Amino acid sequence: MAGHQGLVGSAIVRRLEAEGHRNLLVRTRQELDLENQRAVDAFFDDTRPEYVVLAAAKVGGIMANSTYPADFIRNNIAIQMNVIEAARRTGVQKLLFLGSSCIYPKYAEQPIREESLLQGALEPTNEAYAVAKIAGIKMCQSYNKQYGTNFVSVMPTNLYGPNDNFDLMGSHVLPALMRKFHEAKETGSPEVVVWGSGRVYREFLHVDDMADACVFVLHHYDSSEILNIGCGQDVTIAEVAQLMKETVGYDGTIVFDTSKPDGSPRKLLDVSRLFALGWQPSIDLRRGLAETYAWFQQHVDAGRGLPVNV
Ligand code: GFB
Repeated sequence: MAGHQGLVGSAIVRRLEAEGHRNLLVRTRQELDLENQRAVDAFFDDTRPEYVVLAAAKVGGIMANSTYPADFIRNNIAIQMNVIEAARRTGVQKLLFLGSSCIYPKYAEQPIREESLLQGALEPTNEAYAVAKIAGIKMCQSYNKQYGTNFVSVMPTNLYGPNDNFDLMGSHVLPALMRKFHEAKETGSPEVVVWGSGRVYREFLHVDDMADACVFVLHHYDSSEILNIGCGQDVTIAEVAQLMKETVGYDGTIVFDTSKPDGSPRKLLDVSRLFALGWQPSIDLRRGLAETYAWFQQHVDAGRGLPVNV
């Protein structure tokens, strides 16, 4: 399990441990630098994993992606190169590679089918990250073709939940808004600033549903064809800001800062392929936000601080 301290990786570990798995191989970033090929090779030689979940990645929201494109492309390509090749070399039975919905063209037909990959230009705010993830998909497909490996790629929609990144400049929209509304409530601030026009659409999936889908895919899906993971419904940023305001219990005003980028106008995934295989999400957005806010408050109250690794 690469990336076990991140949003997705930690959810998959929680899920597998709840199922009784006691043989998970995890390493912190200090113990194993996935950008270091020699270290990755030595780890695979020593431990010989049977299954690999590649959830380690340099990720971030719209601002981090636009500000640090070189980091996003280099870091992710390095991790993918090292882990995918080591998995092939040591005979890993199955590898699950996590992509992202931002790999699809900016103006892809909605909802976005898997076939839209490489059919048009990418959204500029996250092009570098998307190109790295597309390279990962193509590596998995090429390895399957050339070496007969079973390397599967899934494309999650925007995810949220416990262990998210709550740093305001690095995070995605939901953790940022949760923190902004919470702090505004605590300090009695009259308004909360939401970036962009508020009119663009996003689809959100709770990370526990994502973990459930990943375990489902590990059991039931063996194909080089990429597979979308989402809930099939999206909302505007203005709607989700309102929902977050209610979740947190804030009664001030929402202000939109249109000097900040909107990013992609819409990226609703077509999840019919996944649903036809027999998987469905179970946590709706209202409940997911309430549960995540409860987690957030526990962390703030316990003085443990919030994850801010950009
Ligand atoms: O979640 P987010 O950063 O990522 O932004 P993307 C989604 C939308 O929310 C954008 C707006 O239109 C933002 O302008 N937004 C409003 C905010 N207020 C805020 C705020 O306080 N913080 C943030 N971050 N956004 C990312 C990609 O795109 O999505 C990644 O950059 C990745 O590559 C990820 O694919 C899933 O959905 O725009």
